[in-house]
Amino acid sequence: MDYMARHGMRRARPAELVPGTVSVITARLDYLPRDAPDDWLEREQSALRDAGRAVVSVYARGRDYHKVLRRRLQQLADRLQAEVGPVGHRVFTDSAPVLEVELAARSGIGWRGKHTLALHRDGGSMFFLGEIYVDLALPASEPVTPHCGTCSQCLDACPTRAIVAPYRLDARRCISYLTIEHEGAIPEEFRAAMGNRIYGCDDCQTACPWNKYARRSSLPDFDERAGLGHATLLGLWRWDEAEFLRRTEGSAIRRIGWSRWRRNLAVALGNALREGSDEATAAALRQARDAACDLVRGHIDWALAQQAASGP
Ligand code: B12
Ligand code: SF4
Ligand code: SF4
Repeated sequence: MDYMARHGMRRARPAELVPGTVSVITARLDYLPRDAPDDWLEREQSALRDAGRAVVSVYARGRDYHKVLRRRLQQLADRLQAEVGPVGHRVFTDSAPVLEVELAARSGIGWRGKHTLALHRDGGSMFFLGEIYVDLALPASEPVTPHCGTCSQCLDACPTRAIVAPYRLDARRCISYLTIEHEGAIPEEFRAAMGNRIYGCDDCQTACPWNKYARRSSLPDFDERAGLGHATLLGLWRWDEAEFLRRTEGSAIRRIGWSRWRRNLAVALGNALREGSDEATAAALRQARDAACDLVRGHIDWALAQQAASGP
């Protein structure tokens, strides 16, 4: 995440990032899969209690949202130009030094929750954000009133205490950062708390009462792929690199690459071993050890040590 420091104040001043920008059009795209069951929140929480299950964050189970959202924002910009003539514009989602939650909060897409994400009474927080910077003066929309009140469920639910105070996240402690962005070894102090989360984390969102109102996507793009909504750790551990690449084609997961994927799985398998998983788990870890890169081997060794630590 070094890019955040590198871009300095351009993050806060749209016209310095895209000269000529006068207004920013902000957008939200809901990402719950179309067929998410009514009790999806309970199911997500119960999957975390099943040590053998592999939990991939809901947003990453379908197609890579960057592509989906960028394409749709561009279509919106094209429609705008069809109405009013040529407009200088640039679309963004997650891709550049843009303070997306701040823009969403100021334009009324939602308020910033204590977990730092944007949320709304009519849609919770299970949505992506995107923007179109335009050189067109548009009337500004108003922010919505915040409704966190005295609630602190997201802070209490965070397994690594990454939300260090309301509205303040220490990204270095966040499982989303550790499993997706972080390149090297996962600091040992956080491994047990990761549980069976192998890509991203939704706990601060599934704890949030407003996510009862989260909306399903109307698009097929966020339907689950490769069985990622109900995979087991051992099932995913059996994938070789070719299968990983094939099954994650077009998914955001592919961005983390093979070693980080295996590193995350090894930690989760270690956590399962500590819970008393069967000998098959230890055998699968041992079998993969020699062929693993240094990073993954180190995590396999840690994982195997968890079995010893759990003791008879
Ligand atoms: C870096 C990043 C992360 C990091 C850090 C997250 C964080 N909260 O800071 C990590 C890897 C941990 C992460 C995790 C997740 N992320 Co993320 N992440 C981003 C990213 C790329 C930048 C966010 C950022 O700038 N953080 C740095 C902090 C310092 O910024 P900040 O909290 O906004 O604080 C600034 C503002 O408050 C501002 N500010 C305050 N007052 C004022 C006043 C003025 C005048 C100005 C100009 C600014 C200003 O200054 C602060 C400091 O810069 C954004 C996309 C984007 N470009 O914005 C997505 C984004 C925030 N992530 C998103 C998602 C979905 C997630 C996860 C849910 C994914 C998952 N399931 O695992 C988790 C949730 C964790 C959490 N509780 O935040 C979505 C959130 C959608 C929403 N509903 O809000 C975004 C918007 C991506 C997208 N396009 O949809 N993420
Ligand atoms: S995503 Fe998970 S680890 Fe990160 S702040 Fe939310 S609950 Fe904590
Ligand atoms: S869990 Fe509570 S405090 Fe956290 S964002 Fe939701 S309403 Fe706000």
